[in-house]
Amino acid sequence: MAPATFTAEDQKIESFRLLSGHTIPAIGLGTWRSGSQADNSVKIAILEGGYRHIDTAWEYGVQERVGHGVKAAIHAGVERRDLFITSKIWCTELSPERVRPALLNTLQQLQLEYLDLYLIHWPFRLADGASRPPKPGDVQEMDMEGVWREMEGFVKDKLVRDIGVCNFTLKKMNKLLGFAETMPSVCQMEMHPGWRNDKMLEACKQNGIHVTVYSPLGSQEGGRDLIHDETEDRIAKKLNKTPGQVLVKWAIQRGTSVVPKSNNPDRIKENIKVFGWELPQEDFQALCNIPDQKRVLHGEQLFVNKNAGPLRSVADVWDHED
Ligand code: NDP
Ligand code: 1BO
Repeated sequence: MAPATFTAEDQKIESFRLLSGHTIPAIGLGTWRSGSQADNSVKIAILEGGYRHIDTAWEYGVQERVGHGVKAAIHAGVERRDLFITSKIWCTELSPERVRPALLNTLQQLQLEYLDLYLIHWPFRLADGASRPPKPGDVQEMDMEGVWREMEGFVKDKLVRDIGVCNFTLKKMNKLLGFAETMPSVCQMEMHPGWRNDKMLEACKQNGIHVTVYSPLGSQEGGRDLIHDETEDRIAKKLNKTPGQVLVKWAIQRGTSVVPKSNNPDRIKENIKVFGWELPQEDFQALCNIPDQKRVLHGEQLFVNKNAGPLRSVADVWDHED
């Protein structure tokens, strides 16, 4: 679906319509590993960059700082209803009786009355204090239906405007769609030219589920250096754009929203200057043809125990679909 537009600061920011009828800004600020700078980054993003979407999670340990940044922006005159705040429930809380306390804790940390989007961060339950890699017993079966019913309750109670998932496979999505009374509006997945994951993107599109792309620049330490990729560099130079802008634009032209992380004020402002121009088709396509497709965030450290299972390999994490 073609993105709608709205104006923030001096440029038109595109947005995508969700199944619920709400809209999600095409770009948001990621906050994983933003650490002690998260509040300042969020404030700069909203007030100086014109961002209206902030992506965070309980697991990032920065929700209080993100909340301070949001509060500062609201204090400076930005309306809460014009912001789109996403957070995610962590794996230890994925049993039905823990879901509501987890959301309430997140709202309290963020100092917000409601979230725009609440996502299941990963589709596996972890025991309290689970180690990385997990010990036997750390990875447990998730009661997906029970957890989803709780999430659906948040929409009814107006604590959350939309609900969704991250890091799902086709198999898990089909299972969820089999019992969902409220559809997942968003599926957040790793996608960039080094890991297109066309199969999941197409399946989401067919079901009207919007995809938000994470790690659009190839992620952080231990990630993939797409910023210096040869194809990427050539296209950026040709278009007189930065590599960051080209990667963000590629994602938006694929019909996905995107949440690049930066703690650097210049890069925060640079990454959102992606409207009012297009990647020519041949350049878009060249980025779609980058070889050596592989995930950066495969989940091995979090979920794989080679000897004890239940996930004995990365292939198990992704239901052998890659
Ligand atoms: P990104 O792909 O966004 O890359 C971030 C890295 O790129 C940082 O090191 C940043 O450094 C650097 N960077 C940012 N802008 C530029 C630029 N213009 N030029 C060069 N370097 C740049 O990585 P993430 O993995 O953080 O993904 C983004 C967000 O997605 C996360 O922060 C999080 O919110 C979300 N996410 C969700 C996941 C999930 O499971 N649902 C998993 C992973 C991420 P610097 O800060 O110094 O600018
Ligand atoms: C461990 C969390 C990965 C980033 O969302």
